[in-house]
Amino acid sequence: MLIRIRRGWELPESAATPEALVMGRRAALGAGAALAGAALAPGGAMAQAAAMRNTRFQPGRDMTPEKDVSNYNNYYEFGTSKSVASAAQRLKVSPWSIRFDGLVGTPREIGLEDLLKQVRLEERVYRFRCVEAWAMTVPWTGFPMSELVRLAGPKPEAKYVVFETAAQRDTMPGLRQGWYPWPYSDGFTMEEARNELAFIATGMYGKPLPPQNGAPIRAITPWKYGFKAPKSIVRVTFQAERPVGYWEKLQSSEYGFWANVNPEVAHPRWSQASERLLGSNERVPTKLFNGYGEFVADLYRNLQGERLYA
Ligand SMILES: Nc1nc2c(c(=O)[nH]1)N[C@H]1C(S)=C(S)[C@@H](COP(=O)(O)O)O[C@H]1N2
Ligand SMILES: [Mo]
Repeated sequence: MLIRIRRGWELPESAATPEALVMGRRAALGAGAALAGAALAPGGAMAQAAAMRNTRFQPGRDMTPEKDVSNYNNYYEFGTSKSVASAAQRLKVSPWSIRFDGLVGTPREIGLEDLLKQVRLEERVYRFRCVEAWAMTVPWTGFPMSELVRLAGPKPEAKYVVFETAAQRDTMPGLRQGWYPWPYSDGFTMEEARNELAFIATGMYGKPLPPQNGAPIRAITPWKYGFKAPKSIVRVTFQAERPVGYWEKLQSSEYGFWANVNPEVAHPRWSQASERLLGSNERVPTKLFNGYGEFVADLYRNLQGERLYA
């Protein structure tokens, strides 16, 4: 017998875009139309604001106020505190290009505007869980990671994809802390990268990503801890060997490759059973795969011997 599990996208339409947000977006669109040049570019404010929400993914939580998402950040290149928003304004985001290399048909560099002409932007509201046990719910604008993989054109031998992020000596004071393994990078299996939940964000709250949240382009894999969400991507490399990411290089006893969210597997220094919601400071129980098991649990069925949850 075939048992059909009801997925998030089969929820009733009543859960769709709230009117206020639609109105806000129209207003933003109007404002955008008044601007010339840059605002009309695919990665600009217009494009972010015009993206339609994909209602398949229901967060089941209130969205976090934008000011909390943009003022409490992890971006070590700008410092180790959570207050890096003002320092991050120095990030140079234009021009921006991304290099596709490793096991690809043709290694190449692609300008961000050029890349964004080849994808369709959509909005997804995802829960996000940092390994430090804080969480947020964010409307990201972007496109499926599988589309980025398709554009890069990996060879069949590629088993992993690695995202390397910007290392701007002149704008990032954190790079002077020589003991950190710069540049920040992290990766996924090809199956994970092609999973429908894996997302590449270029905006949030209907606007281009602010620098502190990873402008102009970052990864979002909501079933994993937040450190698997590399910001300000400059290079996408395909390879046969499992990559060792920034956090695993820094402290492999605490951070590994898979880093899937699991409330039952404690961090060596704290419990992962619950999380603090940015904004309200409410504590709520953490869910296995951050509540996204229906989409991703199958990826890990045959990996019982692996350290899947840290
Ligand atoms: N380049 C880069 N990407 C990064 C980080 C970083 O320090 N540098 N921190 C990671 C961690 S630990 C988290 S929790 C998220 C935080 O994203 P946010 O600041 O948008 O909430 O970014 C991830 N991506
Ligand atoms: Mo994090």
